[in-house]
Amino acid sequence: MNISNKLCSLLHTTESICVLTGAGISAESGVETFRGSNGLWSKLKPEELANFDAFIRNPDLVWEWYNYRKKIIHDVKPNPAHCALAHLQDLVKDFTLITQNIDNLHIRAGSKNVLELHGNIERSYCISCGKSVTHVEVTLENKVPHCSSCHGIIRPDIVWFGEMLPEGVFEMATDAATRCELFLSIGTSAVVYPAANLPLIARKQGAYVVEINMERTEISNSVDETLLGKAGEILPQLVKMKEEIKG
Ligand code: BV8
Ligand code: ZN
Repeated sequence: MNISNKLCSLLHTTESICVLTGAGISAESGVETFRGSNGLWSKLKPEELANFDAFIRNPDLVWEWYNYRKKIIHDVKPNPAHCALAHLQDLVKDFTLITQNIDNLHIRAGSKNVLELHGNIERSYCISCGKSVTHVEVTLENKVPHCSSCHGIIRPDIVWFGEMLPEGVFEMATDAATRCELFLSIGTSAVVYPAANLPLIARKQGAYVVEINMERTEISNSVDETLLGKAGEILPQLVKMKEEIKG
């Protein structure tokens, strides 16, 4: 793998890394991405599914979509890219993993203190009383789960378009991007905000920003280095380099 001398020397020395991941890091686990040629959005329109109004209009359809995605996610496992990041966390003093993904695969790979900008498919909550629920019961007749306390409708704990990100999470992510020496943007098309701001915030404060992706993206012209290829192949090599240096 061909990397710059700058990245090589940074891997030698840095103790402060911030990582942003998107759907591409889970692609090699078998989880569909959103905007690729056969991505989720090529078949379904996000405005019809991933927003609150769509949910209130048709909670059955939205729950059907999330249950379909949950089933895929339960049938797959973390891939070498997820595992490499979980290992990298142990090699660096100041390490922050920020994900846009809701698939829980970073946590399953062993990553700790993951900042989940867009929520997590394993969590749900009642839209009336806010009660958090981890296991929702749905039947064939009734696809929309209701709260055991107040009988309100339960929704996935996922950030839809037009919704604020979870309290404090984006602030912690911004802090990490602002203090890191090396920022890795991995498997994201960088079109969704405010997540896509993070690599730019890091670059602005002087971090070395590296993009690892299958193709060039909206931010490719604003980063220091783009490594084109599969995250599951590139990341283990980068982490191995860091490990060899740590001895
Ligand atoms: C908000 C639901 C404040 C969850 C998602 C106009 C301009 C700028 C912003 C906006 C605008 N209009 C509206 C906005 C704001 C909007 C937004 O950014 N819209 C975009 C689309 C223009 N953002 C919001 O609404 C956010 N909230 O701003 O709140 C606010 C609130 C109220 C009022 C005012 C302001 C909330 C964002 C919504 C997050 N929810 N979906 C779900 O069901 O999952 S977003 C959706 O896209 C996913 O959640 C995902 O996380 C996100 C990003 O997608 P990616 O992860 O990048 O995936 P993608 O498929 O696009 O790319 C994958 C990449 O991987 C590809 O490049 C591919 O080449 C690569 N790849 C593939 N295989 C591999 C690989 N790379 C490496 N290795 C491989 N093997
Ligand atoms: Zn309730």
